[in-house]
Parts: sequence; structure tokens; C-alpha cells
Amino acid sequence: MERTYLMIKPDGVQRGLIGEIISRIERKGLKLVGLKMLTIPREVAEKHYGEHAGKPFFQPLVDYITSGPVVAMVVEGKDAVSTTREMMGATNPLKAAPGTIRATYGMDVGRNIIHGSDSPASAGREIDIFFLPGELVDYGRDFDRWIYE
Ligand code: DAT
Ligand code: MG
Repeated sequence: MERTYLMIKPDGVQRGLIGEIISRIERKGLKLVGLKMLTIPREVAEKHYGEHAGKPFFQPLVDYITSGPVVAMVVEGKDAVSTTREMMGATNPLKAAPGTIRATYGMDVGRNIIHGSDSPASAGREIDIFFLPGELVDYGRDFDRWIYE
């Protein structure tokens, strides 16, 4: 099973969407193996979004992601990275496929509600930024045999 890093951004928290988003993850059959709330320190945000350093939207992006608490999650399941990217939708909520999280709840690329790792390598890097190994839990769910063949 694959793991990915998901994060409800400050706009999602402020708008009361934590439950809605976690519900979608649970209903899909994905398993939460790490979960916490934090306000991201600026240097951590700059590291997390390091691939975008120097781009015109980098400073506004760091300002936004550090502007209030986020919900950080590690989610496990079959093809968890690509599956959750599909559930999130395109970066620009106005271009995201109908029914996706960003399409359903968002209007602006600078307020797009949720982050998700874009590859297994990114997932490993981002999980290490936000979670200590001891903060991730290993557990089985009795209903997993009704989710996976
Ligand atoms: P994603 O979050 O879909 O992985 P990304 O990694 O390309 O997208 O960019 C990270 C975040 O930066 C994105 O969620 C919103 C912001 N962003 C990306 N492209 C942008 C742009 N052209 N203008 C403003 N903000 C942008
Ligand atoms: Mg990205």
C-alpha cells in the first residue's frame, strides 16, 4: 500500500471544511495513518514548497499557507498518490473536474483548499517534513476486506 501527504490548507480550516474533506477520504476507503493540526512555521513552508522558490506566486503562497492552522494528514491506500490527486482536482479550482474537492469548494488558485503530494517521491519528502516516524500509526481495519478484493 502507498502513502501520501495531504493537507487541508488555512482556507479549508477557516471555512469549516475539515469534516467534509476527511469524510471524503474515509468514504473512499483510504486509511488515515497520521493526523494533526498545526500552524506551519515560515521556514517549513519554504522547504515544503521549495520547488516553487523564485516563482512570482511563491511569497503569496508561503504567506497563505502560514496564515492559519492547517490539518496535516498521511493517508494510505492503493495508489494513494494518484487517487488523492484525482479526488482533489486540478490546481485551479475553476479548471478542476466537477465533483472534485477543489471544484466543489474553491474559486481561486490561491485559495484551493487542499494540498496533496504529486508523486511517491514527493510524498516521502513531505511526510518527513511534517511527521516524525513515531507519529504515524500502523493498524488494520476489520472492514478492509470489504474495500479490497
Ligand atoms: P498543486 O497544489 O496542484 O500540486 P503546484 O504544486 O503546481 O500545484 O503549486 C502549489 C501551489 O501553488 C498551488 O496549490 C497553488 C499555488 N500556485 C500554483 N500555480 C500558481 C499560479 N500560476 N498562480 C498562483 N498560485 C499558484
Ligand atoms: Mg504540488
